[in-house]
Amino acid sequence: MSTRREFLKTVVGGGIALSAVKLPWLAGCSHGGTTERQPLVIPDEFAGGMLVASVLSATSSGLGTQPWTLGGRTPAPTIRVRKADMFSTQLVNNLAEPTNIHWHGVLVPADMDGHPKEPVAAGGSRMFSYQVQNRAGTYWYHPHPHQATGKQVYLGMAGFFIVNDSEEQALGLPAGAFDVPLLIQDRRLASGSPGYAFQPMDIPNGYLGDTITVNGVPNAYFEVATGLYRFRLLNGANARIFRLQFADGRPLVVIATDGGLLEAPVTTDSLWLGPGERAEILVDFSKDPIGSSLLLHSIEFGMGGPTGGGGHAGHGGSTSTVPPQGADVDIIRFDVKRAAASGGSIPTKLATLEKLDPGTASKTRTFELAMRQGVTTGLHTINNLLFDLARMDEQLAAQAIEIWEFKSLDDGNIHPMHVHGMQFQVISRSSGPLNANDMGWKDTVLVFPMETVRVVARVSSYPGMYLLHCHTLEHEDDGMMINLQVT
Ligand SMILES: [Cu+2]
Repeated sequence: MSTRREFLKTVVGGGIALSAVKLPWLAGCSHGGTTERQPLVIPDEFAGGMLVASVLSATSSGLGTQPWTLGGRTPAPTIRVRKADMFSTQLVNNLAEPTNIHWHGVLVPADMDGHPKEPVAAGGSRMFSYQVQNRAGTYWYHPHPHQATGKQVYLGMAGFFIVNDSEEQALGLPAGAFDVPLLIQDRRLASGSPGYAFQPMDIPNGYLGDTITVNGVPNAYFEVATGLYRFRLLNGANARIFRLQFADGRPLVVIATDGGLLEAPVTTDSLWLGPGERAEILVDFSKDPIGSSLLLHSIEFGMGGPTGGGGHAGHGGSTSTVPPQGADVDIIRFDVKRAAASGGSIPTKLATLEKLDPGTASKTRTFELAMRQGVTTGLHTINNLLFDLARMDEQLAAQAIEIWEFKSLDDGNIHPMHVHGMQFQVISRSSGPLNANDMGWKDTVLVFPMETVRVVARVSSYPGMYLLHCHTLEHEDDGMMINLQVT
């Protein structure tokens, strides 16, 4: 793989329709929005009890005024649990519309999963209670109401759900102030459109923002010591896909993906992170001089395959201030400020990973992802279907091993496909080799234009109705979702 400069050279030299010219939304510009860097805020920890959904009258720097919150904050409080713990909370809906909570990546019983057929009405409440089955890892929670997921997540309702276990604990990974959750999103701040100002082109393109926020902070910086850090990356953006890279070209050391730790660290020059996906990286600042800075940004990519080139360039946002999908955007700057009291080393082995054998699969299912033409809503289909709350689309046997093929018939969009309440492992991509974020247990996988991605899945052990959908939230709300009935 190449450094950023070489990448741009390759892109330009290859004649692909991407521009190496610095565009107005890139760092250092002034386009009427907040361009001054602001210190990162670490989300509060959940203290237990209720999670109240409400609209705050206060101003949030990342959202303008009146953010929608869970637990009175945005991001919502970070929930920390141990594997095998019972977790419970009461959702109290003080919004003026229905909401619910989906526990993204968490292996919950179907009636705890936040299916949109079971909304919590305005003024209502409900208990969520389940035993945590997941391995140690970075999961998250957000509302999933019918046709309003994009709006509620965008307006501020999302938080981390972090699971620990003894296998992870034995590794002595960076902890405390050196274990940092980073919720990466984008907002329309520079264009001055507060709230979720939805326009027709936001359906095909997804609701792309003009300003990157991390933990709700626009243009964030984070002061670090010269030690080893664990960053838990979560792409909580509605639609923006990131291809993360350090500006100095140092590799990213990936230790975990959606479903927790890998067997061993994987190094990569750039890391794909689609909406809904997580990855954990270790960053060693021990050789960085105090006073230096390190920028994490998302490099330019085309709408081709996972090599980043090919195809036509990304779609624009609905206004000229919104960078298109695939534009180079800054994520966060790390400022090395002080000496660390102690170092820390990157383990060579991480965890035991059960490997699903595709040869044992009892069934192969194909999910065709397509764009209907000549319509303004209901564009996005799976197997020619638009989502229907009550229709049962696929019947699955509990605990079965199955092969799923995500077959894109769409030449213009990358679709991050997400399954509720179960996990899978990526087998192959028709467009080329697997990337670093295809490793380990996954619940969300990027499907590039016209690509077929094969995964081997373990069906939930709980009966009931789960969902399979595109995690570009405007595609999901537009209908790119089907029901999976587990029996
Ligand atoms: Cu999609």
